[in-house]
Amino acid sequence: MKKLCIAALAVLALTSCGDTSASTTTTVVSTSSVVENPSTFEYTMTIGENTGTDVVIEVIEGQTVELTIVNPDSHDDVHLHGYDLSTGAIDKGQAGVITFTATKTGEFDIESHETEKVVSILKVTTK
Ligand SMILES: [Cu+2]
Repeated sequence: MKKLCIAALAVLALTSCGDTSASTTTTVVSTSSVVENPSTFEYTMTIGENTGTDVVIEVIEGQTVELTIVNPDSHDDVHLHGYDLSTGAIDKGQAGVITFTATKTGEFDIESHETEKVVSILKVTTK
């Protein structure tokens, strides 16, 4: 009996879906809440803690991005490929900063020139 009721409800649901007046109920809340926010995106990377090739930092084209990099274990020099920007020499435990506007879309390696390893990936997406 229960199965029959569910089947009957399904038929009713299908019927109402076919009704053009029900179109307002199909509105999907958009996932675009991240757009239209041109404010500065600030992110701090501590090498060995929240870094790795599996760490993707996603920003939106046009955003101002401020990346702060700390290497607690060594002096370093961190490079953002694609944008060809660098922190310059950073003393051990000190913060190096790269600030830029994300004008190019795509995925870019952020690399330590001390260890020659990718510390994170910057992903710039369109709005
Ligand atoms: Cu590099």
